Amino acid sequence: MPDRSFLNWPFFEDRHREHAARLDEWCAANLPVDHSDVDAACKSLVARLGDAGFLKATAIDPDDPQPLDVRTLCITRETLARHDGLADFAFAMQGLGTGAISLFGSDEQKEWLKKTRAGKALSAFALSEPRSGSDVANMEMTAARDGDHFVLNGEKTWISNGGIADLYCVFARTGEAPGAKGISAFLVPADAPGLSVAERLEVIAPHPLARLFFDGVRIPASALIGKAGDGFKIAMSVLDVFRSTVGAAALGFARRALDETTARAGSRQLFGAPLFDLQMVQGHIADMALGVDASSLLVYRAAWTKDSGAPRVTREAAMAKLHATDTAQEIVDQAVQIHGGDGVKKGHIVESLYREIRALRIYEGASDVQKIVIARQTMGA
Ligand code: COS
Repeated sequence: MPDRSFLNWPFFEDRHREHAARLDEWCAANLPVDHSDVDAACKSLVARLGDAGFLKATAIDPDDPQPLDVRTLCITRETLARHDGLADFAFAMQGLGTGAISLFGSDEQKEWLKKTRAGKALSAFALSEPRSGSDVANMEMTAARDGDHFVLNGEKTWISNGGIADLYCVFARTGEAPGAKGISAFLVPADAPGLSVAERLEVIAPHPLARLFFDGVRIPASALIGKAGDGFKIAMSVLDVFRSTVGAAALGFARRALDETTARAGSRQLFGAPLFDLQMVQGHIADMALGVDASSLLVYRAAWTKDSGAPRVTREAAMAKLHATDTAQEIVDQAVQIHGGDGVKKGHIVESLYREIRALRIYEGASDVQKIVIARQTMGA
């Protein structure tokens, strides 16, 4: 039984504990799913998570708008990741792809949220480009005003859900000013003429991922999310909410790695005694448990701070993501070591955790970017 004692920390309310228990039960009955066709698996996961009501946490309810509850987002990602990385991915993208609409969208744009919260439409966040990943302000894609329309030209890459999403939140240069102040956000339906998948991308832990091509994609001016020129701040505000949830997913992987390791250490015999009797193994387990609790504190501190009304949690979210993802990588690596050959055997849970964790130190702001953010926040810059 995984350690659930963290749910008694003062960051949480009874509704969070009830949610965690209900979701854990659902996961035990429904996960993991077959990953052989990731597109089909993600569509089905979104539909099933939607049916079960779990996607309601990913976006605001247009009929009863309340702020996003970051603690619920984090508990959900942690729990899903502990059971199945692809389920966590499917859930997370419903939130990241619609985050700008939840936070800044018009009433008309928010109508989409009824579908994404019910699992009837998939969403994606299209920020990165071939020549601008970490350096968002350097993006090249353009959105030129043409009467009552904008015309989008350029490329986006590393787009999760690319190819299967129904709507994309796209960031493009509208030119109000150079750099960060000349970017805007748009809601682009997947069937907009001129939008195509240029390439599907294969990665070590497969999930739907693509490079997208925008060739004169014409969208109404009403597709603008928030104000023209505010796109950079919109992107950063969305990341402020969702970065701590990446830390939560890493925590889920780490917790699973620790659980698998304690089970292994207790049952595997070595030199005539359980593996756990070796002090070096005890040292690994102690480090892993410490890493899990420290990450948990940072993740739920960030989530609680945001839920308590802080307008920005840039520093807290960056710390949570940086520490939880880097530490989870070390924890999973130790789990592999303790599992020996089984740890690298294709199809073993620990082998899949090893592949699943790596991208989290890169996407939604690489570890190196989080250090820049933390340093600047610490200096008050
Ligand atoms: N919330 C609101 N506004 C923010 C913000 C936030 N979290 N972070 C920055 N801003 C504002 C700044 O206050 C600044 O506005 P003012 O000039 O009015 O003060 C403006 O945005 C530009 O900020 P900054 O000068 O810090 O921008 P930089 O170009 O130096 O970018 C980093 C900073 C590197 C931190 C940013 O580009 C980043 O986070 N990169 C990683 C992006 C990422 O996560 N990519 C993955 C894509 S999703 S898989």
